[in-house]
Amino acid sequence: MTRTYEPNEPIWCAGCGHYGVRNALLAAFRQMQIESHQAMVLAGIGCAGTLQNNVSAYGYHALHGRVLPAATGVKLANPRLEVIAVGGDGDGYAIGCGHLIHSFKRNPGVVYILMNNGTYGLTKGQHSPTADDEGIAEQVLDGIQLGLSIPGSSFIARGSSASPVQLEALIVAAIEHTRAGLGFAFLEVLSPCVTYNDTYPAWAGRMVNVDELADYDSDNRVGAFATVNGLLAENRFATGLIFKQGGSSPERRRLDGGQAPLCDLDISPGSHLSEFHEIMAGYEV
Ligand SMILES: Cc1ncc(C[n+]2csc(CCOP(=O)(O)OP(=O)(O)O)c2C)c(N)n1
Ligand code: SF4
Ligand SMILES: [Mg+2]
Repeated sequence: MTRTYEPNEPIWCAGCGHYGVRNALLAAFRQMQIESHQAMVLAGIGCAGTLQNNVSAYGYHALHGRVLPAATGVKLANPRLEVIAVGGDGDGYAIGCGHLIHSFKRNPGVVYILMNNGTYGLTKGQHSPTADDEGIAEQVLDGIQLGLSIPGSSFIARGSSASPVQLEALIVAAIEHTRAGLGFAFLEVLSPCVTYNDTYPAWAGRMVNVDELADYDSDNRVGAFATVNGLLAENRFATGLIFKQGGSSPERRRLDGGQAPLCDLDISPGSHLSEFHEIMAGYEV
């Protein structure tokens, strides 16, 4: 009999947007018939980061802001796994923002679901980089603009936990992108924190779904930039599949170059003893 880990039920506040993200991820796994042993979910810190406890898959809880390098390492070690990184806006746009920039640039075959609620939920409501509050003088950081500005970014989308059908479709599209070896799939999800920053009402009327715009072309970076910037200037923001282009992920390049992934190598210490002694002999004086 095969035994699998039974995940806990989430302990988020009633009405938290993160429930919608977890449901959409589970629905996408069901739709694509991805089984527990075929996926790994890695998470950052925060309420968003606990999602990893609530999915039956391999899991890893990274340090605050460090989920993307960990996920990149997993994908390089075993390119056959569906690697899903999840985290919040504090995790991904503040302490972990450097890793986000380099993940766009490096383009590993990782799906990154960033749950944006404009606040640090777990630590009780401090301002995050996406906090939209008249009381602070700083501008809101827009992760879509950021991603579009980095050459090499290959998949950029935004969903909402209030639009479950579209969110599931975007997660499926993101997994398909990584599966095809095209690289990093970034999906920001507007996922309100009903306890410390209830943005459901404020965001509801401001979303413009580019999937429904007749003349929108998600293959065109310059056009996507113009649409995203134009909407931001009107205090609105784009949702849907905003930008997608063919890319080449590092794990795909390694496979194409004939390099076996770590998971297929014999890494038992005994099988490398002679090489080890050879290397050590090189240091002898
Ligand atoms: C290195 C480090 N600094 C600070 C913290 C405290 N901390 C825990 S969660 C969190 C913010 C999480 O916010 P976000 O990523 O937006 O997730 P949310 O709770 O809003 O879903 C912080 C600062 C920590 N765990 N580790
Ligand atoms: S504090 Fe906010 S983000 Fe955390 S579980 Fe509650 S509603 Fe969700
Ligand atoms: Mg947050």
